[in-house]
Amino acid sequence: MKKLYTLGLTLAAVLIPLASATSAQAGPTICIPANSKAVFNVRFSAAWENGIKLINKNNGRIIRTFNNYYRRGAGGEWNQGAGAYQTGIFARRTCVNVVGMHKRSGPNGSVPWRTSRSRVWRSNPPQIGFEDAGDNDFNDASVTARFIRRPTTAMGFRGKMFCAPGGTRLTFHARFSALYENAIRIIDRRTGRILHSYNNYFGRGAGGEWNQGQGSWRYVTRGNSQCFTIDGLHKSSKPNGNNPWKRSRFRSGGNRIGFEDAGDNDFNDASLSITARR
Ligand SMILES: [Ca+2]
Ligand SMILES: [Ca+2]
Ligand SMILES: [Ca+2]
Ligand SMILES: [Ca+2]
Repeated sequence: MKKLYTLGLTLAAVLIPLASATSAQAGPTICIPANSKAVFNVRFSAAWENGIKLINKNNGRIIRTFNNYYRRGAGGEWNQGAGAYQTGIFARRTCVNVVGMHKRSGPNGSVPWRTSRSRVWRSNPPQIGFEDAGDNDFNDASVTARFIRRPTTAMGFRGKMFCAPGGTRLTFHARFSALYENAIRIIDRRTGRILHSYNNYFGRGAGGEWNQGQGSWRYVTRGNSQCFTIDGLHKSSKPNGNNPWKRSRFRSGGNRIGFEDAGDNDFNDASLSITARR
């Protein structure tokens, strides 16, 4: 994600007030859902110079510019040639004006830019083509977009269950404050598989099935979304093979779940907090 911040800074430095020619060229619109980033992909299939400008309609700022003659004669205002560009995360729904333009020539400072006609091939996911002449293939420049939802702070526990959108980088942080043996298991709800486990006597008498003592474990969620069950277990003793495991009572809220191994109800004998990293 560092890369995104760097890009953000770079963009801030090159934000140019809209040229009057550009602002007059209203094009089709692509809207990025709230709490999402977009990956725009631009392709060219043209001999004449073609350009695409992505403009944030909320503030008029240029998000990214593409040119089929980038570094082959195009002017300095263009950010890249064909290919992908990934935006940062937009907290609010943000609509982007997709402006297509072309010259009736290759790069040539004395030939004017013209607005390209556009065709919306598909609206979801968006695919827009632009036409620079008369053959109406509408592929002289084309733009597609896909959106990647990011977790919001609304992500939290429901009982012992915790869910997060796919691709979320989670850190599970376990703490213990107990004399009795306590353990926490992170279980994938769909498969029932134990993904990771903690034990406060790890390396000090606990069995071999535990992954670590208190501390952090990192995991990137799979699929569209992934849910976990967080289980707390304890013995009413220190590690002792003759004593059975019991399920710990729990209390959860926000991004934290706490477990109780006895009767003082501090619910901190074992606890787990979950944070999402950007
Ligand atoms: Ca064409
Ligand atoms: Ca073409
Ligand atoms: Ca307790
Ligand atoms: Ca305690």
